[in-house]
Amino acid sequence: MNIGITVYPTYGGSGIVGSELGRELAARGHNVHFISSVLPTRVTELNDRVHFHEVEMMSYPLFEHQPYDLALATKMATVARAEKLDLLHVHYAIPHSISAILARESIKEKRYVPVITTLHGTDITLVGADRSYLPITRYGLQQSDGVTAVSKFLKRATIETFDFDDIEVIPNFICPGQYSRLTDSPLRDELSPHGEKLLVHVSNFRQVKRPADCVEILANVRQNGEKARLVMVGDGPERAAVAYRAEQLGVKDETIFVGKRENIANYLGVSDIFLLPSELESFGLAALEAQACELPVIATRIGGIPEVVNDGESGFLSDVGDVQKMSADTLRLIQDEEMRRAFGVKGRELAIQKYSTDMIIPHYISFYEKVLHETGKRTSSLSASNASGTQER
Ligand code: GMT
Repeated sequence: MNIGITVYPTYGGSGIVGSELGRELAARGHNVHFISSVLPTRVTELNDRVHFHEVEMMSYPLFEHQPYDLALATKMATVARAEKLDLLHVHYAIPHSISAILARESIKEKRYVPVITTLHGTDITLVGADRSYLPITRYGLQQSDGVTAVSKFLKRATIETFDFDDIEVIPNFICPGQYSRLTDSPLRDELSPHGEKLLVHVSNFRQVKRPADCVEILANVRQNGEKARLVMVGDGPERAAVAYRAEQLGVKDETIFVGKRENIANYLGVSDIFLLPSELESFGLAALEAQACELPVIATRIGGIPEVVNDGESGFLSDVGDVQKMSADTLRLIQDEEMRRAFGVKGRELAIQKYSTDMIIPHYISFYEKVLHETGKRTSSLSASNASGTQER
C-alpha cells in the first residue's frame, strides 16, 4: 500500500505513535509518505520506502496567522495524486482530519483517497471537547472513512462527547527489542553516583501531566530516609515551576532535568521506578515503554492507564493528586527489591503480550484493508451510477 501519514512532528505521544507506525509499515513492505511541517521526531531515516513531504507555508502580510491547515490540505492532495496514495492516515483530529477531508474532497473526481483518523486523547478530551472546536471535531469524525482510538477509555469518551461510536480501538504499541533493563550502564553511574534508587518521569511537562507531583513524591521518599533521586526526561511549560517546587522542598540537587532526549529507552532502562501522576491520560505510552524496560509504574487511576498498568501486579494506581499514597507505594517498591523485580518482569510480560508491534501493526493493516474495501465498494457503485465519474486507480 501507499500510505500518507500526518502527525504533529515535534510534540507528544501521537507524533511518536504515527512515526513508529510509519517505520513499522515500511519494514513490512509498504510505502510511507510523511506529510508534515518538519520531519517527525522519531523518523530517523528516509529511504525508498519512507518519504517526507514538507508542508510549505506562504508568508503574506495579510495573514496575521499562517493558514497551516490549508497548506497541509494542499500538500496532502498534491502528494495523494503524485504518489498514488491509497489512503491518508492522520494522527490527532484537530486540524489533521479536517485538512485530510478537504484534500480528499478537492481531488475526489480524479481519485478517492480515504481518510483514517486516529484519536489520541487531548484531541477529544480537552481540545475537541472545547466548545470552539466541538462541532468541527464531530464533523471530522463523521466525515472520516475510518476512525481509531488508542484505548477503550478514549472510545467511550468519544461516544459520550460526540455521540459517535464507529470507532476501532487500536492501542499504542512497543517493539520489544527496543526496550530492556540496562543493569550495567555508565548512564546509571552518572545519574546515581552513590547508588541512589532512581525514580524517572517522562513527559512534555504540561499541566495535564502534573509533573510537580513527582518532586513531592521524591521529597516524601527522602524524608523517610531513602536516598532516591528523580530523573525528569522531556521539556515543556511546567518545567520551571517544577524546578522551583523542587527547590522549595529541598530536593533541587536530587532532581535531574535532562531535557528532551531521543534515547528515552536508555533513561528508562537504567532507572528503578516510573512515575506518571497525570490528571488525564488516554493511554499512557510512557508507562507502556517503562513496563517494557521492566520498570514498576506508579500512576493515577484515570483514562486508559488501568488498561496498561495492572494495579498490584505491574505497578500501583492512585487517585489523581493522592501524593501520599503514591509516595507510600514508591517507598514499598524501593524497600522491597523482590516485589520491585517481580512487578518489572510482569510489566514487560504484559507489554509484550498485549501491545507488541507483532500484534498491533497487523491490526492497523487489517483496518486499512477493511476501509479500502468499504470505500472501494462505495466509490465503484457511485461511478457506475454516474457515467461521467472517473477513477484514477
Ligand atoms: O499528552 C501527551 O503526551 C501528548 C498526547 C498527544 O496526543 O500527542 O498524547 C496522547 O497520545 C498518546 C499516544 O496515543 C497517549 O499515549 C497519551 O496518553 C495521550 N495523552 C493524553 O491523553 C494526555
